[in-house]
Amino acid sequence: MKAAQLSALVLALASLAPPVQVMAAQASQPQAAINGYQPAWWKEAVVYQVYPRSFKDSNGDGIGDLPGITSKLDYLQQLGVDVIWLSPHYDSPNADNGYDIRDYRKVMAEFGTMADFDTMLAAIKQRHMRLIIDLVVNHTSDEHHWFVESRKSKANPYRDFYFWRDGRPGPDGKLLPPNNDPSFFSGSAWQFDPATNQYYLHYFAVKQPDLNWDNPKVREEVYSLMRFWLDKGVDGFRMDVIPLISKNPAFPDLTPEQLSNIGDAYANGPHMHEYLQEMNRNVMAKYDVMTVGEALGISLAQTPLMVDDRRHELNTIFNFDAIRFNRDGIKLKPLDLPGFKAIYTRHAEGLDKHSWDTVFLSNHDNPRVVSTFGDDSPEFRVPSAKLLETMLLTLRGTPFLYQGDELGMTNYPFRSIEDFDDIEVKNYYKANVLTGRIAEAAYLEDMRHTSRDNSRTPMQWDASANGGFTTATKPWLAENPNYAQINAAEEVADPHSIYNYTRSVIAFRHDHPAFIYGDYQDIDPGNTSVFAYTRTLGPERYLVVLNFESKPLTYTLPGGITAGSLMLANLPTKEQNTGSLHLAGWEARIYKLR
Ligand code: TEU
Ligand code: CA
Repeated sequence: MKAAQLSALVLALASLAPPVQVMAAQASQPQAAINGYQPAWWKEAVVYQVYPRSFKDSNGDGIGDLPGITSKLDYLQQLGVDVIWLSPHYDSPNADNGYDIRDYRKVMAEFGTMADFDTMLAAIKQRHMRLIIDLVVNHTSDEHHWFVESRKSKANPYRDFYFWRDGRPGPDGKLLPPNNDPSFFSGSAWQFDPATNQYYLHYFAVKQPDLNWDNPKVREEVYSLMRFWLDKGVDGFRMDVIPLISKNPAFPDLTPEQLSNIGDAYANGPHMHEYLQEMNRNVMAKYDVMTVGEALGISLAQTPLMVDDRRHELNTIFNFDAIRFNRDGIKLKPLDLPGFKAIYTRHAEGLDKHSWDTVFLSNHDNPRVVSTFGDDSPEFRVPSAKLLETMLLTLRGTPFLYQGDELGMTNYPFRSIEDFDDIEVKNYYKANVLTGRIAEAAYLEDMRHTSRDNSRTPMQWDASANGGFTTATKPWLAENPNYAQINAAEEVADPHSIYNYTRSVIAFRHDHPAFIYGDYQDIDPGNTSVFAYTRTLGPERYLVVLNFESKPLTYTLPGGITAGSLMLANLPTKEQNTGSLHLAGWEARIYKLR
């Protein structure tokens, strides 16, 4: 039976029975708590993020697509991941690579058809994995039907789907935006529209107007499109900048302090929690799904208000305290290990058994993890990449891995502004380099370390042209020239590779619930070179030791702790049942504690 027929059959069968998630939602009697936690599949899952434009091109146009993803699902199943998070796959003019949606019920033409989506979803489920998709509803594309209508006239029924305000007279009589809100992508967050002589709000790009969630019609439209995808069998959502959905309709000017951190200023509006609870009642409560909010502007202290399972809002969120820890604006700064480690202790103390956490150090908005938190030099790229995967897979919370990290993919050697695709880089360049505010060389140097495009270079599948990502001569964004050395074919074939090591740590996590529901304890918070912590679930106690230095060191375990039997290590060692560990540069070990 050909694949297409089989998938059609699987889907037909699935459509007969209420979607699995519905049955599960109806059927799911609360399981017995484990260490005070209510067990859930999304707490036990390892999530893998796919950036579809850069994952695999199947039709030679240089752009990744859905059939390309389907063709690599065995690779992901073999890695052992449980859930795939798919960055936006919807119809979009790609002003911000899909995070500007024109039609929520249509697959982006470059990525394929709805049939390709259904085939991919069926193929994911056949491999006992799940799929969560990206819900981008703080804003739409300015080419979305709602906005095309809204901008036509003040009386248009869609006018109130967005935020329209009059400008205010400037000193020289010139019209100024309604207030001083800046956009995340440089410039004002307000765009004047001569059609109706008013400004509309866009926290991100000019082509990403913000939706007015205070309009109940907008919220119902959102809940309806969510049901559309859940009824297809999708297992949940990653929700884009969800804390920004409620605005202060008076739009007062921001204070200087607020201007220094607009994420915090724009988040947590007056009705945010009310709308998330309404969304949960109307949608999530009716399905067995996972929701993770991208929580720009939400502090650790505010996190339980969004994720405490007794509040019925979201299952979990992404806090940005760790992934942006060694950042100073667009500059990368050295990693202060004790400060970095303190984040995880604060999370362990700040999030109780009702507030589940996530663990991540990379995604499509940040540079490559090994280049940012490890050491991507030829000598230490492999051990440091393995150490970081060990950390991500043994800390408390659901781990999110980003495509290519399992290969140790590195940042890209951008040479000039032409090498970049990202609107955030191009807008900043226009606003600050072309105006002479900052020097081009300095900006390019910073972007080589922190630009989002570092993680958007195409996946490196093998050593053939363009890393086997595409048969086209030129991919949409250049392949990292190190693909001949760093690629999946090499990694899968090499038992000692980062890929196979990550696979073994994922399997280890699956087999040891202490690393899921166990308590977390940093045993040496002040140590400036070593990150050492325990995970404890009843009698099961484990120790993780990570040397964040390139130089070898002898580490004496504090408090007379003795490392018991060695469970896993990223470098060859037989050392166990001792309190003194001889660690090589970037060495990572997991011990069972007696
Ligand atoms: O990102 C929001 C976000 O955190 C980043 O845009 C960040 O503010 C920016 O990179 C500053 O450095 C989400 C998506 O993940 C991102 O890809 C989109 O560009 C953005 O929202 C708008 O949808
Ligand atoms: Ca393609």
